[in-house]
Amino acid sequence: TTEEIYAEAQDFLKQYFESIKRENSQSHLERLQEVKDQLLNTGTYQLKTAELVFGTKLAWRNSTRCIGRIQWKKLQVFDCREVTTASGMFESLCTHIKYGTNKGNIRSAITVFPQRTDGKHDYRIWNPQLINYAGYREPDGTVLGDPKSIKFTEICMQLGWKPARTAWDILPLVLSAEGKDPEFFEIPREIVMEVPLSHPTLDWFEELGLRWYALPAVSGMRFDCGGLEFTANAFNGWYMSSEIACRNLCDSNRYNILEKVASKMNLDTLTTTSLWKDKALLEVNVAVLHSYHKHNVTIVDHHAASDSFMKHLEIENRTRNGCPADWIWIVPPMSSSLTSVFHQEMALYYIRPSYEYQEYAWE
Ligand code: HEM
Ligand code: NRG
Repeated sequence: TTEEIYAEAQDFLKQYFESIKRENSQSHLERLQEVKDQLLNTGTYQLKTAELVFGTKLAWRNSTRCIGRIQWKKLQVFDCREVTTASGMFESLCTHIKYGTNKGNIRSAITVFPQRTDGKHDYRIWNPQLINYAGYREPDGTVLGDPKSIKFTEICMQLGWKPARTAWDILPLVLSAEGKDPEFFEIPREIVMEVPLSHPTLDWFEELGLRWYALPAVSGMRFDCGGLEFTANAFNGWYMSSEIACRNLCDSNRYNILEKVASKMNLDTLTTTSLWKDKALLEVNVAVLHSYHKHNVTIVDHHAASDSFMKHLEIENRTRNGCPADWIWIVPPMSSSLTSVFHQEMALYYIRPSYEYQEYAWE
């Protein structure tokens, strides 16, 4: 209801005017009245660009699961609220990919498309990330590519996408504007940066033919700000090495490469006691860090990320009397107790503006 939106708007604008040291100023009060008028006349209201910029950063700052938040003030915002078509969205997202990738010197960025109106004219990016590998279930039950993407890959093919059918096909962007049917767009190859994986000492590693993309760009979450819902947006920072090495490559329901790596290392895979999984996992992490460094692509290891987050907690305790954090997500998936965040108590609570999960666009 408009009352609920106004309450959220009030709360958000308070934070905004506080941030520019103009709380309860004339301009603050005028802005509140303006929002009230817009709500009465149109049932919704529009954020000023400066408010939108502030809101995207604050939502990042409030992302309980993000270990990279020391960076929260450094975010390039592409305000694409005037875009009205799927092809317009595609152009904007290509610009975002190029800006964020920056030839490997990754820059944090977010693109924001028009907000929800009545819920029947939503803008959506159907991809969970702007760049993801396709996944295909073969007749014999095995999977080619990334198992995580099987469902979305089928949707792309139903829309008419013709895949090359390799383990590393970049999925097209599937975009819908104003509640219309989705359209798919192949991302130009030349703007998708990838890193072939090799290992500093294990020469056979590169023959595994593994690779990953440079830009982690989450595109399925809803940005909630001032009572408004931005159903279509995409944000990126850079990778923490364990995201790729531990989860994407070694999860048993993802690329699942541990056995192959362990047997190449001549480890005893018949007993857990040899810790063959741990040893192989470590070398995959070494390979990811080595390869990204070699190709000058920004990446952070889990120790450095953990230390930076501890620093962030200290700053937030000093300047904001606290920082909401989800321990289970913040603590890295390997060598957990070797990282400082493992030994840190955290307080989990939820504040807005925020990035939230939303239903898949096809549901
Ligand atoms: C989650 C690191 C930038 C918002 C995460 C995760 C990591 C991470 C490791 C956990 C992901 C997982 O386990 O799947 C980083 C690093 C960044 C960065 C190193 C470098 C700058 C950003 C930016 C935003 C953001 C720019 C938004 C503006 C989030 C959110 C989540 C998250 C909302 C939770 C995602 C979910 O629940 O699936 N981040 N991040 N992060 N990050 Fe960041
Ligand atoms: N784990 C996912 C990416 C999730 C977000 N991670 C980031 N975000 N680093 C994966 O593809 O492995 N970010 O905005 O930098």
